[in-house]
Amino acid sequence: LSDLTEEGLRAFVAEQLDRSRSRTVQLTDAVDTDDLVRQHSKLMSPLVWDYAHIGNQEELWLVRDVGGREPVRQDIDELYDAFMHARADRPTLPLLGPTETKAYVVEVRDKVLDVLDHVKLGGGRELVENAFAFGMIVQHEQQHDETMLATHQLRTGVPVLDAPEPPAGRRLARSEVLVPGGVFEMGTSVEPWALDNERPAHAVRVTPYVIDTAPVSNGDYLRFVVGGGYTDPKWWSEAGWAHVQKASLVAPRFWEQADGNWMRTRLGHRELLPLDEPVMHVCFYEAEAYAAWAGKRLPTEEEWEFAARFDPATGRTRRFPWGDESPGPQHANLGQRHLRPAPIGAYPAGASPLGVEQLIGDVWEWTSSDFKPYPGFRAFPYDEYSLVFFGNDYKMLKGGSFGTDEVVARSTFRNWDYPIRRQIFAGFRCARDPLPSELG
Ligand code: AVJ
Ligand code: FE
Repeated sequence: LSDLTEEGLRAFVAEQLDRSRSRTVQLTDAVDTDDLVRQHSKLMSPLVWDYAHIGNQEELWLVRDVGGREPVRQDIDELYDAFMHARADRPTLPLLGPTETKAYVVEVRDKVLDVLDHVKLGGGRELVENAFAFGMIVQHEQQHDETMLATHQLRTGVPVLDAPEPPAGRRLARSEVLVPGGVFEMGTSVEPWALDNERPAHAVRVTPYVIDTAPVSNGDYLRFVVGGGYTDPKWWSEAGWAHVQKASLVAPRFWEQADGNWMRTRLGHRELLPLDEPVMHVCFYEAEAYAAWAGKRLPTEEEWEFAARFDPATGRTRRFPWGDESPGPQHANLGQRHLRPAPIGAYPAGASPLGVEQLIGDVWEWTSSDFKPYPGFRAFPYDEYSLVFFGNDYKMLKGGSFGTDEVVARSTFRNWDYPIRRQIFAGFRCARDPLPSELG
């Protein structure tokens, strides 16, 4: 991005805006009007709210702030302010209907393309340096697209989305590796579109640990389920045990038993549980309990990022497990290219130097860390992206899922959610402290 000319940068931005919009249109055109305005779960907004909210954020930042233009629809700002109304209450608001919403987002986008043609990108104005505000809005749309995909998962009825199957899996030579530890640069000060909570880069020392070479699979997780994992408090934290009882959890969300088979429902398809695919739709507490049952623990966010970025041969911190190259289809399952996580071993080209695979894509991975700012954090450009969420309420997720776009899925990207949430495309991998014998 930084080596592009201003014209090249404009073309890149236009292409990214276009890609995110195609995805939004695909996700919303796929369902009928009733499915657009209906609330499929109390946990989610109606799809038509996400759609207009995408346009409203784009209007606020790119039309009004960056472009200095007149508002398109100032009267609706309050309806689409995520902090004014909880998701559960959004269907009761006087929202724009589907036709009005489509017209609104098109009108905003036309103005944004005009702003993009005329605005000076950079020149000391931090908001547009390297087209940052445009990148932020592209990522905002892609993040809401992933949220809309999760709404599709909660929707009942016949499948409406389509995509080719992911590549085949393969058996990994080892199930875990010793990571020798060391000092690396966590976060980033150089990725031009990194969001505020990923900044700044700072040195972090990681002591040696052992990490799984792959995410925990459905087959692995099934052994915990059938082995009585959900009925033995010994594997659960106090908060986890309280939750599993209160919510009557017995298996991951969307799993069920029928005629002696374990089935799962995925975007309208009811299918035999694929044993070799990473487990998903588990909450943090379930991930934590499984890890305890397996004699392991979850990695910290630091350990996860160290495994994804550190190159032991050179001591350098890299952008991705495979190197500095941006993700291609050979590296990782991203961008809704497939509508499911790929089986274990499907991405040998995405392996880290130590042989840790599928860190990027497939499923978000729960870590044991809370959402804390990095040393030197500065909220930019607004407090409500990250700052208001710091504390002990949220757990960190890393790596992105099959529904995360590559413009978002940096190794430094930080996602967070409540430890009870299961509708997101989240799984996990385990880690553990090394045995003295392993340290030699
Ligand atoms: C970073 C995924 C937790 O969806 O709540 C969207 C992203 N922020 N609109 C979310 C976000 C504002 C955020 N997550
Ligand atoms: Fe948003």
